[in-house]
Amino acid sequence: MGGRDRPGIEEPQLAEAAARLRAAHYVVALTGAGISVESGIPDFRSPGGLWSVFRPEEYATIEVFRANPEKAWRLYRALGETLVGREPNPAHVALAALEQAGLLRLVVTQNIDGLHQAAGSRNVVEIHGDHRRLQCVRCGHLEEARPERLAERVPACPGCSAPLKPNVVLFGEAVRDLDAIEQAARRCDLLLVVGTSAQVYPAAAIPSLVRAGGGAIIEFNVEKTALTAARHPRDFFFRGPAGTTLPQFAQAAIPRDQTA
Ligand code: BV8
Ligand code: ZN
Repeated sequence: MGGRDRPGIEEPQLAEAAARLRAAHYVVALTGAGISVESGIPDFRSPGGLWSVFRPEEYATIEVFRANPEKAWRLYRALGETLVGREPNPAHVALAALEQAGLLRLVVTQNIDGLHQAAGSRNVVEIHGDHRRLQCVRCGHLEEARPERLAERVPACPGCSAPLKPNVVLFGEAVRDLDAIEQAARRCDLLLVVGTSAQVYPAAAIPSLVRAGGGAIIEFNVEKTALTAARHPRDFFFRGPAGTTLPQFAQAAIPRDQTA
């Protein structure tokens, strides 16, 4: 085990990774629930996470929604409650700053909380959709998730009367913008992977696509993941809360005359 396993970012690795970022041509960030934990939104698979209360195969599949929308709405409401009043944290802000400095092309987020956009990131793809809108899976109708609609037991589509669901991608549903994401992954020569257990596909395949193209990975997580275990010598793993490590990294990478 090398120094790249130790908690926090030590100076030599920080400088090396920052130089790698500045030299890269097409940098993408893949984010997961862990980036929003410091905004007060629990993740899914850590102990006490949402999936320890709502087993995903029992609540978060498209089959469950079709068979029993009322039951599925119990999860959607619990998820919605975790999002109320949440603000971006320094990790979201750091990614927005990297984009602003011209060092990050795209954020691919598995999160549905909208916090990247709230932090100022412009180029964001929400591979698992968003929780801001309601969606009709029968006719494609989309509308804002207004409180009065959420007060209904199961909101119905104004066009075709089918039950609406939040515009989030459930297990068994196709993810969003996959062609564009795969195209970006093929161009990507440096991928920042932040706060994801990398267990849900096809998002979890993005790092392999980047590696297959010769790109490197810089992972930020409080603990090791399957991705860390499959690490290539050119990759980095920075252990610690992303709200600490990512700003540290961004500050080291962004040329001083561009920082505020
Ligand atoms: C699809 C929505 C096809 C609801 C979610 C068998 C093998 C391989 C694949 C499959 C299989 N069986 C089924 C599949 C496919 C399936 C899948 O991957 N299953 C897995 C689990 C085996 N995938 C799908 O079904 C996808 N669709 O494949 O479509 C298709 C094509 C055409 C037509 C029809 C169908 C759809 C997947 C949608 C998943 N949706 N939920 C909701 O969100 O309410 S899952 C859920 O997991 C969330 O959406 C979340 O975005 C996603 C990923 O989780 P993470 O973000 O990684 O969160 P997690 O808790 O796991 O990890 C948090 C990490 O953060 C941890 O590592 C932790 O250490 C770290 N952390 C914590 N705090 C911090 C931190 N790090 C840094 N700082 C901190 N402070
Ligand atoms: Zn409809």
